[in-house]
This record gives sequence, C-alpha cells and structure tokens, in this order.
Amino acid sequence: MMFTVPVACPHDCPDTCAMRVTVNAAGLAIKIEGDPQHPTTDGVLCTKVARYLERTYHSERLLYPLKRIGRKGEGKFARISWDEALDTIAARLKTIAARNPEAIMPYSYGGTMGLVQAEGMAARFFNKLGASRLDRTICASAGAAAMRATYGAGVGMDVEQLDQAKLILIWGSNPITTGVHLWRKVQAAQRQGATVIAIDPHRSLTAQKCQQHIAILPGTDAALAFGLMHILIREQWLDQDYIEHYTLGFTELAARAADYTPAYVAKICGITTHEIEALAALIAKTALQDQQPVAFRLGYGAQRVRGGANAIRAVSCLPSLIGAWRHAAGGLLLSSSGFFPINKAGLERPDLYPSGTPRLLNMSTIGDHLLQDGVEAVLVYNSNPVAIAPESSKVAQGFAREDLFTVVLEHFQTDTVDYADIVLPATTQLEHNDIHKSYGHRYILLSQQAIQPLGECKSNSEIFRLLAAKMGFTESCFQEDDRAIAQAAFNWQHPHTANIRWETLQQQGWQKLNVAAAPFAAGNFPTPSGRCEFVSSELASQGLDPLPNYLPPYESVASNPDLATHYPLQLISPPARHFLNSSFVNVDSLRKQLPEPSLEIHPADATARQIQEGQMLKVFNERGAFQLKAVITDRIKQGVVLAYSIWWKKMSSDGKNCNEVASQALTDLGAAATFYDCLVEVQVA
Ligand SMILES: Nc1nc2c(c(=O)[nH]1)N[C@H]1C(S)=C(S)[C@@H](COP(=O)(O)OP(=O)(O)OC[C@H]3O[C@@H](n4cnc5c(=O)[nH]c(N)nc54)[C@H](O)[C@@H]3O)O[C@H]1N2
Ligand SMILES: Nc1nc2c(c(=O)[nH]1)N[C@H]1C(S)=C(S)[C@@H](COP(=O)(O)OP(=O)(O)OC[C@H]3O[C@@H](n4cnc5c(=O)[nH]c(N)nc54)[C@H](O)[C@@H]3O)O[C@H]1N2
Ligand SMILES: [Mo]
Repeated sequence: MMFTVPVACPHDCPDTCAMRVTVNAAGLAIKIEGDPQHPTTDGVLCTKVARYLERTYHSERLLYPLKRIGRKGEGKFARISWDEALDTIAARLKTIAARNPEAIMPYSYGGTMGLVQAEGMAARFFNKLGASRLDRTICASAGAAAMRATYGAGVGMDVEQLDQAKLILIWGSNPITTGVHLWRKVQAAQRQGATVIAIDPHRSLTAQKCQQHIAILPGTDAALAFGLMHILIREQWLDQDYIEHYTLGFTELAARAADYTPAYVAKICGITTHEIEALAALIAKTALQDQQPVAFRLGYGAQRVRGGANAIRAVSCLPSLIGAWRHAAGGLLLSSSGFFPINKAGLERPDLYPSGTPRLLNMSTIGDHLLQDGVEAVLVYNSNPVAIAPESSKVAQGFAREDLFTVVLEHFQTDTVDYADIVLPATTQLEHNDIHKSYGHRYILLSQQAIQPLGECKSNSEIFRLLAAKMGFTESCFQEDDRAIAQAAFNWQHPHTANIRWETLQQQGWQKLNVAAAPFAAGNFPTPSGRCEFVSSELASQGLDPLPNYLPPYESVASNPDLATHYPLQLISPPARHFLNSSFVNVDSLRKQLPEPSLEIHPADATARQIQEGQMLKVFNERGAFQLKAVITDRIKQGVVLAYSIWWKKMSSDGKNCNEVASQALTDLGAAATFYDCLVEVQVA
C-alpha cells in the first residue's frame, strides 16, 4: 500500500518548504512534491529539492562506517563496523579530553536546518565534553548582529503579504536562485502594478526580471543607504509621526547622513546621482504621497564584506524613516528567525559544561584555528569546510595535519571526507525525524521519517547518542529520543507558539506562529526601548559606535589602492541556482545544467587582459589561485568578477575552488566571513 508522509525541506534556505513524500509498498520513496496547502510552498519545489530522491538514492551515498587507509586528503577508505568506529572515536576523545577538552572542536553548519539533527544531541555531547564552542559565523551573523542592534532581533515583515507591496527593493538578494517562493510573491505584486528594483553588482537572474537594476560596487551598500537618507531628510520626505513615536536617535542619524551627498555616494558606489535621487523620490512618493506599502527584501549579499553589519544597519533605517512598517506589506525582511521562541537551554544543555564556559572558535577562521590553536580533534557534521570556508589552502593544510584526528558525518564523500580518519554515514531527511523553524516565513514544521535508513546509515542524533554512551555520559538527556528532543526545541508557553498543537504538526506537517500581520505598525520592536534604535543602546553599552556607518571594504580599488595595483578586480562568489552551497554538486541531472565552474567578467576587463570567451582562466591573489572558464558578459559590473559557488574542489580541473582566494578577515559586527571582500587578478591560464 502507498502512503504519503509530511516532510520539511532540511536545506539552508529561507523558504523551508513543506513537502509530501510518497512511499510505495516496498518502502521506497517514489515521489516528492511541494505541499499544495502550505501557503508559501504552494505546491512548488525548487529545481534542486525536486531532485531530492535522486540525491537520496544516489549510487555514491556513504552507506557504511569507514576508516582511512590512504594519505589525508587522498580519500582512500576501508569499511569498518559501527562498533569499531565508535570505539575508536570514544577512545581518542577520552585521551584528549583528559588532557584538555578544548582541544576538541565541533564543526557544523546548515547541512540540515532541523533542530534535532543540527544542534540537539550534538550540542549536548560537546557541552558535556567541555569541547571548544563553535561560533557559527559563516553565513548570517553580521546581519543578525545588525538586526539585533536596530530592531532587537531577526524580525521582519511577513513574506505572505509581499504580493500587496507597491514598491519592492531587492537589496543584495537573488531570490530566483536562492529562495524562489519569495520571488513568486514578488511576481504577484508585479502583476498588481508594483515596481521592483534590484540593488546588486550583478545583473542576476532576479535583477534581469526587475523593472530597474542599480549596479553598485560590492561593499558600498551603507553609502547608498546614507545617500537615500540624505535626500529623504533634505526633502523632508519622512514619516515624522513614526519617527517621533517609534524610533530613537533621529537627530544623530540625520547628522551622519548629512555628509553623504548624492555626488559623494555616487562616486563610492559607482552609480549616477540621478539613480540615487530617482530612487529616493520613488520611495517617498510610494510611501508618503500614495500611502502605499514599500518593502525591502534584504539578502545576504551585502553582508559578506568588512562593513557587512553596518550595511544592514544603514539600510534597515529606511523603512522606519518612511513609516513603512505601518503596512502589513511594508517594512523589511532579512530573516524571520527571531520570531521563533527556541528553547536553546533545553535543546543544547549548556548547563552540562564540566567547568566554566569553554573557549569559542570561529568557524570562518577554521584555517587559522587548525594551524595555530592546539586543535587535536575535529568532528564535522552538516558542513563541508574544506570546500566552503575561506582561505581554503590553510583549511586543507590544517586538515592534512598528521596529528589531527578528524571524524566526518556525511551523506557523500565530500572534499572534507577525503581528510577524515573516521567517516560515519548519515541519514537524509527522508530517513529521520526532525522539527524546523524558518528564516523566511513564520511556520514551524514537523518532519517525519518516510523511509528506512539506507545501508547502515544513522542520524546525527543517534550517532551522538551512541557516542555519549561510549563516553560513559549518564545524564538522562543522552537517552532522549528524537521526538522528545523535538518537543524540547521550542518554548511552547511563548505567545508566538501558544496556538501550536502537536497533533496539527503531526497531521498537517506545519502550523503558523501567532504573530500579527503588521506587528510593528506602532513600534513594539524587541529592542530595550521598544523602538527602532537608529542609535543602539546595546552597541553603546559595548563601547561601540551606536550609529550605523559606512565602512569601506578591506579590499577595493578605492579603499586599498596599493593592493589594487596588483589585484584590481573585486571577486564575488554568490550561490549557483542548481546547487545549495556545496550540496547537490554531485547530482548528475543538476550538474548537466551547470557542467563546470565559470567566471563572469566584463567585456572591458576581458579585453584589457586579452581574455576570450571559454578560455581557461587563472584567478589569483596572495592567498591562492584557482582556475575556471571565462564567460564574458556585461551582466557583471566593470571592475567586478563573479564565480558561482560552491563547487567541490575535486570537481575542478585544478582541484581548487573560489575559496582559495577568499580571506579569513571578519566583519565589523558578528565576526562573520567576508567572502565578497576579495581583490584578485585574472589571466589566461
Ligand atoms: N540555489 C541556491 N539557493 C540558496 C543557496 C545556494 O547555494 N543555492 N544558499 C542558501 C544560503 S546558505 C543563503 S545564506 C542564501 C543567500 O541568498 P541571498 O540572500 O540571495 O544572498 P547571496 O546569494 O549571497 O547574494 C545575493 C546577491 O547579492 C549580490 N551581491 C554580492 N555582493 C554584494 C554587495 O556588496 N551589495 C549588494 N547589494 N549585493 C551584493 C550577489 O551578486 C547576489 O546576486 O541562499 C540560500 N539559497
Ligand atoms: N565563496 C563562498 N563561500 C561560501 C558562500 C559564498 O557565497 N561564497 N556561502 C557561505 C554560506 S552563506 C554558507 S551557509 C556556507 C554553507 O556551508 P555548509 O553549511 O558547509 O553547506 P554545504 O556545503 O551545503 O555542506 C553541508 C553538508 O552537510 C551534509 N548534510 C546534509 N544533511 C546532513 C545530515 O543530516 N547529517 C550529516 N551528517 N550531514 C548532512 C551535506 O551532505 C553537505 O555535504 O558556505 C559559505 N561559503
Ligand atoms: Mo548561508
């Protein structure tokens, strides 16, 4: 008999889709589709997850525990039993922990976003051990710090209202590629007469479909935001009532914006004064004259530079200046995760630390940590650091250390697995249970196991449960099953979750948080003052600049002319449509659509270097070099080059990828990675 199971999409994407998986009488998953009832999924899956069954039943799935028999990095392994694998790991960890548990480093990110299979049992395990803590900064921590300073948390407008907006600014985001369900709302708004504008150095798939595209230089978003504020204030195009009652620090903000004349901003951003004046006028006309909703979709593109957090802080002032929050379809959306009352203490159990709070290691500087900071063991799950972390040659060199003990929990033999001493085969979302929040919408999703684990695969939670037993951890939280962990994941007494019923989650797969459509129409932000804090009390109390500012990139022609004489091009490496970070890169039907890495370069920059279409190029700076094919196009701004991310290194002709040249420098706030703050030179290979 066939049956259908509600499953949540586990991937690191704002859309967190509700899915229906059909399983046949033999227990095989034979169909996967978007849940037609779920309002944001709307029956649609993206091009990647539509192939989730191809990925799940891929012939290269890791099905058994393995131990290394070749050199580190070579990727040669022999099958072992679970007992041998777990005993080996436990023995090694016990020896290290007896000396110094902080020499053990966990490394994980968004392979699965499920709260159980991410930092549920795993966090308890590392906390009890007293291992180093991991600062998870590889993606969103700059923007999160910015939102916390200005609005108190990662809160924003409801994506389901976006079709009612009349002006939508898609700022440093490429939703056709990175979150197609939001784009469907934008299309609906366009059909109802909305104007949609992209702000992006690249004429991305999304920018091509917008009425207007403003192509700024990477890392200059805060300057543009201040230029817009300058004009709004100069012309008194402001919602004075909203500013007076629901914001803090307007006078100070206005004083800073005074310096950002359109001419000054145009020069910084590489655009015309007309573009800035016209955009400010359109924002003001829509919000103030027509009294219509203006929505800002902020993405992650503007954050991956030195001033990434300040960029988000500066842009995020705009909706409050014009009172855009008064409308359910107005305001801004960077992340919705701040609405979810996660029970971090219950889920992760930091009370288990053996003594004091262990040191914090930043995942974005894993290269340096592995080479300098006395790390003796690293346990990797839900991540592929050898491919995705910056300054990759150092990361690889670190993982190649003979004295480092490396364990990797994975679905496939990724670049990181090649360096493992022990490899543990992990289940996919169809093979385990989990519970999810979202960073794009406002639903909790319960994901149910649809099929039996393939081969000898085990879920992350089960692996850490078994390891905890081998280590002799006796606390009852190490016996909890996945359902109990899922039930501990949220604070169910919070007003946002008071309406959620477990039975509804089980039957339907999802339920919406109890949050008002326009929660900030009259302030009520989760800041200390309840207002939008242009001047942040939190930052002031830390002795930091309480106002947003424009901080030029570490690496650009204007900010670092000496470096730019050798490396004059700014490299950005945003996501490819057919991959999800480095996941799906090995799925054949998707790779057919993007068969090899390529570099987009402007015709003028190509001519200056005698580069021809399709030639193999070498991209390099002092940190490293990698090779890929030339695509000459004016989609990319002159002075900027683009390499879609993130290829497995071993799939490139030279065994390298774009993170070879990316730097380990961190952002202004949030200590995040600065992938798009990177000067390079390009030549024919
Ligand atoms: N298909 C697919 N979808 C994904 C992912 C994937 O790998 N593939 N990854 C997922 C993850 S983990 C994340 S974090 C999100 C990210 O998704 P988004 O929020 O869309 O962010 P990015 O894709 O990093 O960058 C978006 C755009 O910012 C532009 N950009 C680069 N630098 C700047 C700048 O300085 N200023 C401005 N204004 N724009 C800039 C890029 O050209 C790009 O078009 O996508 C998620 N969805
Ligand atoms: N140059 C450049 N680098 C970037 C970015 C960029 O834009 N440019 N983007 C950055 C961003 S935004 C992010 S979020 C990071 C993403 O970096 P990661 O979070 O490392 O993402 P993935 O590369 O997709 O690797 C996730 C791995 O987890 C595995 N996995 C999935 N589910 C499970 C599971 O249930 N159990 C176990 N054990 N494993 C599982 C998958 O097979 C996959 O290999 O990359 C960052 N790196
Ligand atoms: Mo990300």
